[in-house]
Amino acid sequence: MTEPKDTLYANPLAQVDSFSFDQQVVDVFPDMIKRSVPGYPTIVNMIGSLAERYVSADSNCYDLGCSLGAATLAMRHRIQNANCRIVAVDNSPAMIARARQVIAADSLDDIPVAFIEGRIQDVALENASMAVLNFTLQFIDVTERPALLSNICRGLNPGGVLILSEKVAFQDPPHQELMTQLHHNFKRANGYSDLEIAQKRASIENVLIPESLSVHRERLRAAGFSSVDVWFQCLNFASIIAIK
Ligand code: GEK
Repeated sequence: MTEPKDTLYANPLAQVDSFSFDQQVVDVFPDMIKRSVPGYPTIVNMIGSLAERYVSADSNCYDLGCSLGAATLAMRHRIQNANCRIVAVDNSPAMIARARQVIAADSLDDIPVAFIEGRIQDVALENASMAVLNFTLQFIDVTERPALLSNICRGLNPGGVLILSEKVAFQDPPHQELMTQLHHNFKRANGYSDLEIAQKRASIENVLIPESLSVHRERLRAAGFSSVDVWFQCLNFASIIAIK
């Protein structure tokens, strides 16, 4: 089945509202994220590969900010050990409703998925061998990020892993400008017009707050992770593996 195309910003808008994960976004989400985030399919695929390696028997996995459950499915299809469970969390009712349908339609059903419609800040992780924040932390208030990461680290078992993927910012203004331009080229090459790029940028500006990789590294270490490394980066999008 072809995915509905994202045309939300294709026509001039009298007023560009702040971006929100509503039904309109849910309807085009797979197309939107693939055409907007360089490396997204590779990262999701690798989350499956990391689940194969890190998810231990009798443990929980958390997909925090699960959207339509792409990372949940990637983990579910690759987990090797017995008696595991995935907890998928999102605070958008429209996302969770669609994610439930996606998982119900998944042919592989031997690993249970529990859905939580709520804030990831309020989830008490327990007995976790893997947690995923795939492009979600960037939407959390900066002041709430340290406590969230400490909470995740507390809920992971020793040797457990957090995969943190984010849009990142750069300290050097010319490099920031270069990455921004190359990202816009990526979007143009994927069929977005200059108008779509400009209107989406305006709508997401105060909603998605990127930080530098050094800020992420320091915060993860302060939260209790013993090993923190970037395993993927394409332009201003990166993914970090943090091991407890
Ligand atoms: C994927 N991980 O496809 N609590 C819970 N969910 C939240 C919160 C919060 N406080 N804030 C935002 N969200 C997915 C992609 S999208 C990334 C994640 C993007 C949710 C929000 O509703 C949305 O579904 C998700 O985080 C971010 O692998 O759209 O760039």
